[in-house]
Amino acid sequence: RLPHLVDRREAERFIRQFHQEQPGAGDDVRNRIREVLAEVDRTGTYTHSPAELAFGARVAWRNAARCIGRLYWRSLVVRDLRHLASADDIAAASFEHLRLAGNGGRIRPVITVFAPDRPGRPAPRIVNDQLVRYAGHRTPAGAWHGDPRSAALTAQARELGWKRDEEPFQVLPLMVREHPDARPEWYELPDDAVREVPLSHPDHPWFADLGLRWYAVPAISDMTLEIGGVRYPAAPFNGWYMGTEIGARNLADTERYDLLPVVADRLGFDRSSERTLWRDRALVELNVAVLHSFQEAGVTMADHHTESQRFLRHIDQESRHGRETPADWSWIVPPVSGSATPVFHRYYAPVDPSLRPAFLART
Ligand code: HEM
Ligand code: NRG
Repeated sequence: RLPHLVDRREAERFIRQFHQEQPGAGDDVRNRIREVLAEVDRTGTYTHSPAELAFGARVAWRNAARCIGRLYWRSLVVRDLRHLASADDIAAASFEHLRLAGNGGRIRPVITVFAPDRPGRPAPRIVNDQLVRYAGHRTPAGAWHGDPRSAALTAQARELGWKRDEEPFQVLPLMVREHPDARPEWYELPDDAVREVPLSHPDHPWFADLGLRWYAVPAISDMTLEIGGVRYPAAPFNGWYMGTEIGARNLADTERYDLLPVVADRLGFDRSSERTLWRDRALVELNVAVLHSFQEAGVTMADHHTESQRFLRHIDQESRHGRETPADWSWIVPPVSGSATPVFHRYYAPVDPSLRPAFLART
């Protein structure tokens, strides 16, 4: 049995959902189902209409149980680039994605959908887990340089001939495989596609001298968008950052930039005992700096209190449409001050792993 054959039941289930939820879906559902199933029987797959594709991508976001940012799921901008399947085209269109999404700082949620897997013709893959990522490697002395999270990706880029990462915040090249087992092509990101924000603190001028920065647009590029049985493995999407993702995780985790000791020392906190809560106090100041800097730079970013309130509004709005909002508590609750946000103090509808459309982790 060929891989990537579309399951007829999944196709039918999706077309029914589309017609049920979209009043203007037009035509008769049964006609469209007949047409889709005939195409599946003939070719092993079928082609979504542009409206089906846009709906499917938006509902995949709505179904993302780990995402706190779902209130605006209806406004996702869907770029239909299914006709692109070469590595060169995918790289160029991904850079254009970053420019459109960045929008001079007023970040827009965007997804770009490239060619799907077809029976006998698997789609291209983006190797990077996000379009923008910082390189990292372990020095011979055993210290970390850059983002340890990207060590494997960095090693891969270097094997392909990319130069060594010298800076702590050096943007990795985009690597694209034209086929799942083809050698990746790599592309340096153009400067005008990567907006970055230098970090400063509103009360501590020395903070800027730490030389910290982060990129403006988080664009996940290693998840497969599955709609009605069709898989789109190259479908990068972005929203904006919630400050804690950077301030409480990327820059703070011991397995990432591990900056809490550095920040605590500069703030003069007593690190001789855990009981002084120097980690917690440094975390708060780091998060203040992140939110302050994005604000100053005019780049969209949410704080975790506001984003939590929005998420509860989303749940409310969904229930008015007769839908439950599946949510994973351990991902929804922010990594700092959890109990100070309303999302902490409640339970959520259980997550059904067979829910579709969906964004699936790469296997
Ligand atoms: C996960 C926020 C937009 C799909 C997350 C996480 C946060 C978040 C905080 C948890 C990430 C982590 O802990 O590493 C937001 C905000 C958005 C936004 C503030 C602003 C609009 C989007 C969009 C999509 C999306 C546009 C897709 C179209 C997802 C998915 C995950 C996720 C699939 C889970 C990722 C994983 O399993 O690693 N989001 N998001 N989000 N978000 Fe959103
Ligand atoms: N924590 C990751 C990004 C995960 C997705 N977060 C978003 N997604 N905000 C990080 O880079 O810190 N989004 O589509 O906006």
